[in-house]
Amino acid sequence: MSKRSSQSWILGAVLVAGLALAAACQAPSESPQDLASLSSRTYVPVGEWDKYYAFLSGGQSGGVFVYGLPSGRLIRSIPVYEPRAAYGYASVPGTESYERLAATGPMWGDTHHPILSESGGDYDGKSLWINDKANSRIARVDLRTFETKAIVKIPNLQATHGIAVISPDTSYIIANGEFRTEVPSGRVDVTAYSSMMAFLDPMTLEPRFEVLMPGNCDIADSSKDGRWAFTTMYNLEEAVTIEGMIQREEDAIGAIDIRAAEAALERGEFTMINGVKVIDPEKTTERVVYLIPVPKNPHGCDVTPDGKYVMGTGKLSPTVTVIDISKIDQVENLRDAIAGQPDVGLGPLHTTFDGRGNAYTSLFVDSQIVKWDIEKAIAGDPTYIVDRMDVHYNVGHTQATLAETMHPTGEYLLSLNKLSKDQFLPVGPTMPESQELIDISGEKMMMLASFPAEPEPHDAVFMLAKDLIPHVVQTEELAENAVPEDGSRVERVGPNEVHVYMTAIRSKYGLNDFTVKQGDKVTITITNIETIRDMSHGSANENYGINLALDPGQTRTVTFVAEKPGTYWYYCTWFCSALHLEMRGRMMVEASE
Ligand code: K7E
Ligand code: CUA
Ligand code: CA
Repeated sequence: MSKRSSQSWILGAVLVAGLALAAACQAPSESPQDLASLSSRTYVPVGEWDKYYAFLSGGQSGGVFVYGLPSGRLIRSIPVYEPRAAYGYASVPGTESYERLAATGPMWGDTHHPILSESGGDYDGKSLWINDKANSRIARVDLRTFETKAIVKIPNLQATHGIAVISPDTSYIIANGEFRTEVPSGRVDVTAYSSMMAFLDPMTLEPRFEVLMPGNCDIADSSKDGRWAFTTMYNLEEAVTIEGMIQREEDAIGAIDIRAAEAALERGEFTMINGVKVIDPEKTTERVVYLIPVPKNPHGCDVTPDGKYVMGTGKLSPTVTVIDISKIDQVENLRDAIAGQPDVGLGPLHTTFDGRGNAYTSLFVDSQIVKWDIEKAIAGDPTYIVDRMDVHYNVGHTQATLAETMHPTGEYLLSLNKLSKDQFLPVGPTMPESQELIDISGEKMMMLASFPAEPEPHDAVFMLAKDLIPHVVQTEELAENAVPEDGSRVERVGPNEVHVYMTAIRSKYGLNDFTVKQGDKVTITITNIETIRDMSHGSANENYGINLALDPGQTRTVTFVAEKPGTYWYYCTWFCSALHLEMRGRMMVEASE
């Protein structure tokens, strides 16, 4: 395609999308009984639990949304790169979560890709990681408590975008730097720009090494045997404008041979850049990076559950490119590693799997999910398209239950749609994003339900509830600094420094009051000594900007300077009992003369 024709193709695609929206169709012509039976498939009776946890990225909300499926009920949202008063998270200076987030960058983020820890190629229910595209960060959420436990800013990257667990045992977390910069070369010169893939320690998130990559890295995945890290690359032109980035008919899937990279590290074939070992793949004894040609500005990068293929989903090409992973380091010409390249429809973005040999590709421009038979497509059998389902509207990611593991359940698929348009009650010029739940257990897809979400879920991962519930704690383990039942007290530790310790339990704080002096540096430590789940307390100091949230067993601290003299009540912010309103005490600040 010439430059002009590819630009007009994009324009055409946008027009097509617009027409599809204008012709907003209603659900297909099921009878009322059919619709009732479809809706009963998402009905979860009062008191019963959903079968799946769904973790949706929060996009520009900066966190993770947790829904139950199939009901579509929002269970929790986990703040990661954003303050959230409800959970006492990063909202008050002088608290641990605030200081940790502030130390890595701004108090907001743009999260795209939640990923889950694996053992033996299946989810082990320990950790979830999520990127912050806007500030080059990655964070780990502990699934025992659904709380953010680590955040780092990844050195040498801009735009941490695609992230993935290296299967089958979470040997690394990989994170792509989508934008090319001068950091590796140190020269502000477009010809010296480079992009990066970082290989991180899963727990500490410290980079163990990074690999220089040509072009932009986009979405990431890994092979099932720990050998390969994959990324789509849409800018082999190495351009800095949109026109430049769509010049070529082909870009690539980049495959990084992890074993070869580790061998290069052992031979000392790296440079230290900002404290990180960086491998330049052009300077290693063994080949580390392979670029397999994929048309055109590909986006999704998805490995099949059996580990045979990695798929590059076309975006500007109506195709999915199926690459045989076993051939990557065997063929002379990397084109010979391509097993098939089926046409699927307009604007294909992401592909997911049911574990029964079918792939499901999201079509942004066509506003559809297309189901296709992988082996038939590879064999050139023209009947490889199995089904198409209209979605509302303009789907980005799509994800099937447990599709990223070696054992997908092939039960449900979520279509994460960018626009909801007329689907919900209007709330102003902008509308919620929409997720549609599709039953994929049969030959034909069945649309079950749609539920709105805060902006903007990009991707989702699922866990079977039965696999995660045993890991979720009933109460937080008492920390080393926990205040014991009889340990409430005030300690003056210096001429201008006071430590206040108290417990919280229905419906009383361990201290009815305490007194400090104006100008004192005050550290308050509170432990919620409840021993049963769901008995949360809080402590807000009226007009002092202080608010702690305390889950059962949890200890929280805050440090501040008592600048204002007077009486300041602290009160419980969680409605914990009939005497909740009486659960309060006084902080008295004596004026300094
Ligand atoms: Cu397709 Cu950031 Cu995963 Cu959004 S990316 S859709
Ligand atoms: Cu404790 Cu309300
Ligand atoms: Ca390109």
